[in-house]
Amino acid sequence: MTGLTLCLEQHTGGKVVNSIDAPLWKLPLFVKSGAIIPMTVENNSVQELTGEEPRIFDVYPDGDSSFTLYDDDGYSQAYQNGEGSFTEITSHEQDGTADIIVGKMSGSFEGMKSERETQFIVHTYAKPQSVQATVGGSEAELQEVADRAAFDDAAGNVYYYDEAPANSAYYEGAGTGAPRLYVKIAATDITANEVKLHVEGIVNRVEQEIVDDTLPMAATAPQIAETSSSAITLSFDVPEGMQADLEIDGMLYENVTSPFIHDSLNPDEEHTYRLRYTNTLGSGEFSEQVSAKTDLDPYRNVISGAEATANSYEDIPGDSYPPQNLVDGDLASQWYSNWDDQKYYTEPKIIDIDLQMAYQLDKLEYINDGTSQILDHEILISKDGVHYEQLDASVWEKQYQNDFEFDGRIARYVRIISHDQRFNSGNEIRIYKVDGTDGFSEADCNGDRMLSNDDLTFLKNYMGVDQDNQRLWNQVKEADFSCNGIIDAYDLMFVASRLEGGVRDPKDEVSGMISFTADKTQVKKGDTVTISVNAHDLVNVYALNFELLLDSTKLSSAVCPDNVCTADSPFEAGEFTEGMLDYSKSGETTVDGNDYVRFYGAFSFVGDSGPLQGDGVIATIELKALQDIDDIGMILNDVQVISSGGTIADATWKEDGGEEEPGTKPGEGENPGTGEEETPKPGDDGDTGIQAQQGTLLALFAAAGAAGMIIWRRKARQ
Ligand SMILES: [Ca+2]
Ligand SMILES: [Ca+2]
Ligand SMILES: [Ca+2]
Repeated sequence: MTGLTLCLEQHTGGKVVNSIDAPLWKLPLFVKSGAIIPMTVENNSVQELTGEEPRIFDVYPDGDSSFTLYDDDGYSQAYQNGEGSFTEITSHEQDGTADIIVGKMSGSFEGMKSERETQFIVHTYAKPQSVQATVGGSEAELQEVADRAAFDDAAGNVYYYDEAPANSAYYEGAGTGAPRLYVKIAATDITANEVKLHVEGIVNRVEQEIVDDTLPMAATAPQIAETSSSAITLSFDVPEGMQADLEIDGMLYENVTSPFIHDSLNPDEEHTYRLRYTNTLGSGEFSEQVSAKTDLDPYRNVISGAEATANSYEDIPGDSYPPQNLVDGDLASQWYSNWDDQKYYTEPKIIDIDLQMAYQLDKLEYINDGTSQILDHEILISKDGVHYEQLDASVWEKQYQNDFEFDGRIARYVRIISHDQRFNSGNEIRIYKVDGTDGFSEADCNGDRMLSNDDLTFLKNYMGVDQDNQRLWNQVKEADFSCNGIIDAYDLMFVASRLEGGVRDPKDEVSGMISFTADKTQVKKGDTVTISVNAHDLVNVYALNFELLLDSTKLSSAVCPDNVCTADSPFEAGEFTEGMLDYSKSGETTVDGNDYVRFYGAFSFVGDSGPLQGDGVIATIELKALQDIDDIGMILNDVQVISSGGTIADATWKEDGGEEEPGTKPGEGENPGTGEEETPKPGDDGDTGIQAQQGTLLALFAAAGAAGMIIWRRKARQ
C-alpha cells in the first residue's frame, strides 16, 4: 500500500497536496490504497434498515490488506455481553490479480440475519480480463451485464464494469468518478459460506500521459515577500506548462501557486524553503534553499499573571465587570466602574495593578472599545504597593487605544487614577516589560535583579543619602522604596524583612515615642557628653531612623575621626535593640551656610525577628565639646511615632516635655537647624533632669524638610 487514491487522481504519501478541486458540493475524500470499506444500501436513517440488506464491500486492491467487520443489533447494551458478529475480509493483490475473500460470519446477536446478498465494488482503472467467484467453495456462475439497471435488476451472480460511474444519483452536475467493477453475489448463509472473488487484470495505478520530452530547468529560489508573527509569504515564478512544488522544512507541498502563504506558525520561528518545477516527464532540480523567520510576538513583553483591583466596579450577579478583566489578556472582557454609585462620578476611580514581581517597564496600553474611556488621569508606580511615585498626569485622547511610556522605570505596582466626572470602562490594560528582561524581587536595590545580602550592603553604604545629593541619587534612587527622597530605615526594613525567611504575620499599626536625653547639662571644652536615644511605649516597631544635626563648631563625634563614620555606626546600640541591624551614619554637612555634624540613625530587624515593644534605650552616642557649653540645650522632646505610610502629618511635638501640640512638627516655626542658642526653657523629661528645649541639638527628619524623628513600621509581606 503505497498510494492514496482520489477519484481519478493518485498521490503518493508523505507530502502536502495543493490545488485540490474541491467545490462546495464536493468533499475531497482521500482513500488509502488497499482499503476495504464496508457499506450498506443508501438510506436516510438506520431505522430503515432491517439487517437483510446486501452487504457491500468497497475495495481498493493493492498488495495485502484486511479488515474485520463488526455488527450487532445497533440499539441495545447486549454487545457488552459479547452479542455481536465478526466477519474478516482480506484482499490479496499481486501483478493485477486480486483475491478478495469474505470469511464466514462468526458470533451472533438478537435479530441477526444470516441470509445475505454480497456485493463488491472493486476499483480498477481498466476492465478486468476475468471475474470469478466461489460461495462456500462452489463456483458461482457470474454473468456480465451491460449497465447499472441490469445489474440492479438481477437477483445475483452478475457483474459489470463502469468506466465512468456517476458521482451522484441525484445531481448530474456532480460528474463521474473513477472506473470500477461492480459484482453481486446471490444471497447465501453467510455464517456457513465464505464468499471469494477472483479478479484478473486489475490496474490500480493511474498512467499519467507524458507529453514533455525534457525535464524542467532548475528552479529559481522563492522570494520572501512578507513575514508576520504567524505567517511567511513567498512569491515565485512558475513557467508556463509546469507545476511548482515547494519543499517546506523538508516536506513537499505539491502544485503550489504564487503567492504562497505559509501560515498558522509560531512567532520567532525559522522555516526553510526550496522550489522545483515539475512537468509530465518529471521534476527539475530544487532551487537554493532560502530561510525566513516569523516575526517576534508583538505581545511577548506583556506581563502576564497580574492582579488588578479597583475602588469602583460594576458587580451585578450575572453581569459583573471586575477590574481583573483589565489584565486577563482578553479584549472581549471589560471593567466597568460602578454606574449606580454616584460617588464615583465625582471621586477618583483608582485602578491598582500588582504585577506580582518587579519589572523594568517599557510601556502601557489602555484599550477601550466603547465610549467611556479614561481621559483625565494619573499614572503612578510603586515597589511596595504603599508609596507611589507619579509619572504622569494628563488627559488621554478619546480613542480606542492610549499609550504611556515608562522609560524603563522599575515597579511592581502600577496605579491609574481616573479624574473623569463620569462613568469609565476598559477592555484591557497591557503593561509591557523591557524586551529581554524578566521579573525580579521588588526589594532588589543594587540592580543585580536579585534579593540578597548584597542589597543590605548597598543600603549600608548609602544610608541617609538623599535626593539633594545629585551625584549619588541616580545610583540609589531605585532603593528608595518609600518614595520620600532619602535612603532611610523604611527602605532598609523593606529589604531586611524579606531576607532570612521574611515576616511571619501582617502587623498592626505602629505607635510609641522616642526622646533624646543627655548625661550632663554643662560641659567644658574637651569634655565628653553621652546622648541617649530612648524609646517609649513602642508597639510593632520593626525599623526606625532619626537624624541629629549638631553645630559642628560646638560638638563633634567622640569616636569618629573628623566626624565621619562610614564603616561603623557612630552609635552604641543598646540592649533594647540587640539583634537589629545598625546602619547609622555620620558626616559633616552645611545647611543654610552653617556647618553641622550629621548623625543619621538607622536600625532594622532582619527576617522574622522583632518587633521593638515598650520602653528602652535604642542607642547612645558619645560627643566631644569643642568649646565650653553652659547648657547642652538639646532637644529632649518626644515625637509620636509616625504611621507606616511614612508621612509625618501625624507627628506630635511635645513642647518642654509638657503638653502635646498635635499636628505640630518638631522644629516647625522654631528656626530648626540653625544652631542658634536660645534661652533655655524649663522642662522636665523625668529621666535625666535635663531641660528640654530646641536649639543646639536638633532632630531632623531631613527628607520632609521638617524637624522630627521617624519610626517606621515594617510592612508585612502579603
Ligand atoms: Ca479584558
Ligand atoms: Ca540585589
Ligand atoms: Ca526612602
